[in-house]
Amino acid sequence: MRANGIGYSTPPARLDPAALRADFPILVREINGHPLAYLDNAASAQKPRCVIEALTRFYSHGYSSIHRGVHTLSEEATAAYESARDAVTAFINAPDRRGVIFTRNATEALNLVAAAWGRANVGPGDRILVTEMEHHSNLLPWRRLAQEVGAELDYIPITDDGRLDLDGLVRRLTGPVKLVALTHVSNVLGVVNPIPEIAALVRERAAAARIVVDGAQSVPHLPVDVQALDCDFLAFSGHKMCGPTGIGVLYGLPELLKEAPPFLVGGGMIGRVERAEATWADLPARFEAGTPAIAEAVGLGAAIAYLGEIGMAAIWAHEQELVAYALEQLRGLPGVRVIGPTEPRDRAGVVAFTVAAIHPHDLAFILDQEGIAIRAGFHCAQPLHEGLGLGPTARASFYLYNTLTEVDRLVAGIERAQALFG
Ligand code: 7TS
Repeated sequence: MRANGIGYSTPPARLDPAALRADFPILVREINGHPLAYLDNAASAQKPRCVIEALTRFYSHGYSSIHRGVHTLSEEATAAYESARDAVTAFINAPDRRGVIFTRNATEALNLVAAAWGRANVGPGDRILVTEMEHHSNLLPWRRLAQEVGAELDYIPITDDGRLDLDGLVRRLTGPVKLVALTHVSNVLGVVNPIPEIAALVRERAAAARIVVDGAQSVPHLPVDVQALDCDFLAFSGHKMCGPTGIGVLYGLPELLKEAPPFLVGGGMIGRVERAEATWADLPARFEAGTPAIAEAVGLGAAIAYLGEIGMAAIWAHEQELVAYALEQLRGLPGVRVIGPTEPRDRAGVVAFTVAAIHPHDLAFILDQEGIAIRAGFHCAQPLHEGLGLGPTARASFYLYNTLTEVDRLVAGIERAQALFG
């Protein structure tokens, strides 16, 4: 096991992206007369046929409300929904399925921790640590919590080469630190933060602090084991891992979730309701108020089965190959500046960059004319861009179906844009 928590004893089997592409109906599309090169996977991933079919099959044959009915369909739908929870539990090696809560997305999962666990456990004068590389979804819930309860929010800095500054972390692990919230993989810098090493530092120096990991960019791309990470909470989204939109996951240690008050209140999460009082259901129902995203959970289960069959180690190895090649090619282009570490070591398949004298939106528009989908902007990480003295950036992000040829097309597209802009 390496310090970043990515480890496998036998080398993963190589995956064949050309063969996998056939699983994704959308990838045969042409955009503006060119084959689609979908390089916006950090925003959302495309869906394999098995996930699309799982949704169709469920809605055609197995759909019903869950947990309430005694009728056959309701029992079948409940079993399908709960088996999706089992699939998630196994996928992240959670020790207890009761700690796996379905949410709408990673954003809602993080808000749940802040609003439920946070309000009950963080008080005036306590310290909350986040990093300078957080997505707004793992920053704003903590800033609001700090403001509401009178806690202090402090930022763990990043080094000049775009990695988390572990000395800076250690310097901040003083006083009443109650929470350290950080991303596993940055959606801009692409770095994989060494969560097990960070967790060890936190446990040693701030024993009362709980660790919240934003896994939105890691769970879809590399083997993630919550027990190896040694985190207290982990949040991620289904739509970035070949699953449907509208379904996300919060994993939390059951003993922490059990002591937290509910996030949303209403149907499905109660024990008993009287005119003046109520008791709450046990985990995980306690945090799943209202009719949940039943079909979406089933679709996520299908996505997990698909990713599991290919193997997360193989997916990670493939993305490493793509990112190493992309970094090498982009480094060779005059006027192109890669954001974050320029070496592929511990870098996920996310590459943000700027091109001198071309606004990222113009670049994204020009590339789109050639069927290449990238993203331009601040990628919901404005404090990070500001800290690096950057305006908006362009970003290419890879997944299992991307190829080296698509990286070549990206590079050629950038060169053409440069020629166009003189
Ligand atoms: N955390 C990280 C690190 C992310 O990259 C994102 C989404 C989120 C949280 C929120 O996920 P959601 O599913 O709740 O929206 N990131 C991006 C992105 O980079 N471009 O579009 C969405």
